[in-house]
Amino acid sequence: MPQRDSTHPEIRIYRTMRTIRVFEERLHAEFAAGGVPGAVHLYAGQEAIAAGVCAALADDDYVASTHRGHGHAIAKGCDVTAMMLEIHGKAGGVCGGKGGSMHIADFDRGMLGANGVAAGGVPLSAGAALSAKVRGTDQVSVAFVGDGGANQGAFAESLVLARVWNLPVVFVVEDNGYAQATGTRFHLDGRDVAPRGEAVGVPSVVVDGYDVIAVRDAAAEAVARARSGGGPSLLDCKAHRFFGHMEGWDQQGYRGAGEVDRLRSEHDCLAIHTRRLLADGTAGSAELAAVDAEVAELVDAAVTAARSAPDPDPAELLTDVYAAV
Ligand SMILES: Cc1ncc(C[n+]2csc(CCOP(=O)(O)OP(=O)(O)O)c2C)c(N)n1
Ligand SMILES: [Mg+2]
Repeated sequence: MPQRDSTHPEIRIYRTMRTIRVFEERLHAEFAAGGVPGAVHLYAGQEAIAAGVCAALADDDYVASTHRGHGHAIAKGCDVTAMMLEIHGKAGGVCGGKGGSMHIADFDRGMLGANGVAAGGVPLSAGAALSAKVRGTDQVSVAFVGDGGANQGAFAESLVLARVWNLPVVFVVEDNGYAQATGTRFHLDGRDVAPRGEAVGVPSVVVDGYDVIAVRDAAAEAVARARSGGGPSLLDCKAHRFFGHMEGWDQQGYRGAGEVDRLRSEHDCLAIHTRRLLADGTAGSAELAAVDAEVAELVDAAVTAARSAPDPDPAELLTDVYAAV
């Protein structure tokens, strides 16, 4: 008999959010201590979007991610230790330590890859949806994209093709208020992205990205539409990031005084979900504390493994890449 996970789905969501939060807070500290190479964009603050969307997906559904991709990878079920090794550029990483933070991919988990190109994952996700349609499966594909990426032509083209080909794809815009240091008041004229979907006939909704249950429910509706042949949808989720655009680079002078403190104290999606679980009796504080302890141990072990793992073998330099000699 296959083992079934009897944990309440909303506690599983808590675990996912908590894992992302601890993973990201720890990476922030490790980066500051000089232990992490390459460019790292942290997802903390936006956990409810990845966790809510992926809670509505099946194991063999697809997600294509962004440069801020750790949360999507964890929520889609990628191995946390293999991710940590990858971000440290070590052998045993999910891509052999040769991709790093912005190229985490695990096809066995339906994770088509983080992507250094803004909106680069969007046409890939639409392509995966086309493949599912051609193969006659009921798989659904999600395209995560930032508010800045949503201004790319590839996003508009993918929306139109997804509509005219009726593809089983869900576009998930993560509007975190900024594209690097440029606010949405400037680059989106303060508007939502959702009307752009509606303009080409794609059902589109604005979602509170701090409320994981609101995200999960909106995603479930969109996924059900896609799976039953109803075609694409767009979720325009609002949630700001806790950290700067990129580790070691961003003094965040473009953010208002006290903005991040207010975000953490008033709009922490993990605290909001925790309060709800406790208030409605879905979980007790001891149960959540046990999850917290398990997650802390998992991330700690992942960092220990990453620190001690060897670099990739130079003999592997040309494996798993397109270069031919
Ligand atoms: C095609 C392209 N243009 C420019 C960049 C440089 N760049 C990296 S991240 C970024 C901003 C992306 O903003 P957004 O899509 O809102 O994502 P966020 O960083 O807020 O998660 C830019 C312009 C890039 N990676 N790709
Ligand atoms: Mg953004």
